[in-house]
Amino acid sequence: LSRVLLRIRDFSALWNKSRYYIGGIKPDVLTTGGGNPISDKLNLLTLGPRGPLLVQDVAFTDEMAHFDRERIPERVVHAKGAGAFGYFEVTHDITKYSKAKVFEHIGKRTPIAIRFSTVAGEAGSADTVRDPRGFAVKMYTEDGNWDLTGNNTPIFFIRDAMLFPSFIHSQKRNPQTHLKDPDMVWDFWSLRPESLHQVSFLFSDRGIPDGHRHMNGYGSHTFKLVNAKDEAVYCKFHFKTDQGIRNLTVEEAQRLSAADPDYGIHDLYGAIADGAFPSWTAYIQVMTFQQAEKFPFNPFDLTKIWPHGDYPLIPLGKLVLNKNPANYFTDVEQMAFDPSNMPPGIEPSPDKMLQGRLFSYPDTHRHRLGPNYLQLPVNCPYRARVANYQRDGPMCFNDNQGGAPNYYPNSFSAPEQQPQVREHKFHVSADVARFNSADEDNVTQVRNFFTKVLSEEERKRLCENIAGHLKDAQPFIQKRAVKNFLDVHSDYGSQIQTLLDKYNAEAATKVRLV
Ligand code: HDE
Repeated sequence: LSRVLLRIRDFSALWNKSRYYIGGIKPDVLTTGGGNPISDKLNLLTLGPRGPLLVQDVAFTDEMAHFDRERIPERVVHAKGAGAFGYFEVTHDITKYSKAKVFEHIGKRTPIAIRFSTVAGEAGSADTVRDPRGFAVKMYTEDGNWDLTGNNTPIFFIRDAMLFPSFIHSQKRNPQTHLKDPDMVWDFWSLRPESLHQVSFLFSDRGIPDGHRHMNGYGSHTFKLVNAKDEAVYCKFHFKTDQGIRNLTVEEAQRLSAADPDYGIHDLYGAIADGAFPSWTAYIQVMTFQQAEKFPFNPFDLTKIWPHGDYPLIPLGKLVLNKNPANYFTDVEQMAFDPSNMPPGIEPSPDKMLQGRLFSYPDTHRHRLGPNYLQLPVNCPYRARVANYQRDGPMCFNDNQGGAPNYYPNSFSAPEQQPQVREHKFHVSADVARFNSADEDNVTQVRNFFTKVLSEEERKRLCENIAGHLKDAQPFIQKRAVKNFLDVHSDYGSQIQTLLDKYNAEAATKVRLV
């Protein structure tokens, strides 16, 4: 705690330095939003010393009206987060896989913005909860932004985007009580056993990372890379932390939730302010289209990994964070990530989750930040020149493309189509239907995780963490959940059941005592 308090003091000292000067000039004159100098910011303009207030006190109405509108909607998920800036550097040549300019040559650096987050909590919630972590990277490339909006896990809870709103509702607050509800959480998970893999990861030691610097990041989905000869492969992105993986124990996490709920922000801001720039080594896994045909699972299923033995990690580059935000709201709260921001050379795979996300993100930004959110400095693809036929809309604050034509085709000099960047062509022939993917082998990889990845001790903690949470769900839900863990491995289910029996017996004793 003393380390944290020291950090807080360090940060407040920053106010004394010149970093808050606007455009490098010390702002001497206090003004209204309209720039008129203000004579007195401490006392209302009133008729006599006891009031009432005059409507002509525009210094007051200007201030209060703006205050009344300070809040924008928080992100519907991933509301609590920390951001920073830095660069991505290519260390290995992958041009045989992708023509994306960001991978152009070894040594090439591309500026990036990054935002780490928890998922289910509100904007003021604690950083040290058991939850996946968002790991969202925005690369400002010459061909426009590339947003790799991933998590700290290579997998996810569901494989069909239709289920996402319900899944998130089950993790958030009960609509009646406004409380987090273990019944809702475990009801959904146990009804959808494809969540077993991610749930097992979540309740393992990696479920509570120690801040944002000591965890890996993953693009998670399968993407497509296309080279200059228009040849394509499927690919996954991995960012391995150079700080080493570090997780918090349940006890330490609980203590920090009270002592320093913003631990993740503190840790990241402090490290960068101290010059200890965090970095990650980037890799890709590559799968050819022929390999994808023969892969024992659906290679686009986000609840599964590609085994590293068969699809080894190919080194690519590094991410370095070396700059803190200058203003949290403009630099972090207004950041808008969008998986559909993909420059030529990087394309979506058919992954149904990724495809669903291509729609959802820009849609939520238009609601949360407004239709011109891409003009905001942090979101603006400033290394490309935006030229299109979109115009106007609320809060247009650039030159609105001046006097250029606003329709296409036209006979006047105007931005033209670029046929050379057309999407990779691929052939599909199939029925159009709502395909049920619920039973697409939900257990094999989870069994490998339980038996081969985790040690005896780690398995024990995993079962304790699950039982410690599942105990608060109703018995019929517990039963259904345990059945799913038994399907993975008899030890997995039975260890959880034994712990639940203990909890349930204790609860029964307490009820009798009452
Ligand atoms: Fe997101 N997700 N998500 N998600 N997600 C959002 O976008 C959504 C998914 C992830 O720091 C929202 O701007 C759908 C997977 C991160 O600003 C929203 C589906 C992965 C962030 C949204 C998913 C993620 C978000 C909320 C299933 C990891 C925070 C506010 C089809 C691979 C980015 C916003 C930041 C945020 C939708 C699933 C990662 C609503 C529909 C899988 C890191 O648009």
